[in-house]
Amino acid sequence: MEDCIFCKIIAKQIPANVIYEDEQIIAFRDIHPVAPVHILVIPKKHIASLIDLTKEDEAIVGKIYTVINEIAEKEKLNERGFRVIVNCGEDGGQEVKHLHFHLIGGKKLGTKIVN
Ligand code: DGP
Repeated sequence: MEDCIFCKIIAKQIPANVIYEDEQIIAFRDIHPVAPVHILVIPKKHIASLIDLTKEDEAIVGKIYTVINEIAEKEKLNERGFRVIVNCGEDGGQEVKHLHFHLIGGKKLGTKIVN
């Protein structure tokens, strides 16, 4: 999608610290990390948000979780754990309108998931 910042990262039109890539998925470090490890894992297909997910996207979402697990292992998060967050829509605080999974870890995270 033309004016989507994550599509531009996928197309290598803007730089990112890419740590994983295959034909369907790309993962890169968040530009504003909230923890020592903060990685965004996204489908290359432009899906605007979780609300826009359809049955045909089920496989890619399953694969994203497998990739998250692989990245977590490489980042040495598997022993102590980590958090995966998907912000969705206006009330969910989604800023970038391209479905993305935040992989956050490397420190003890707060127990509150809403505020
Ligand atoms: P969300 O609020 O869930 O839409 O999170 C969007 C995240 O994307 C936010 O943590 C900052 C990150 N982000 C925004 N623009 C860029 C960018 O150009 N590069 C990178 N690496 N991350 C970005």
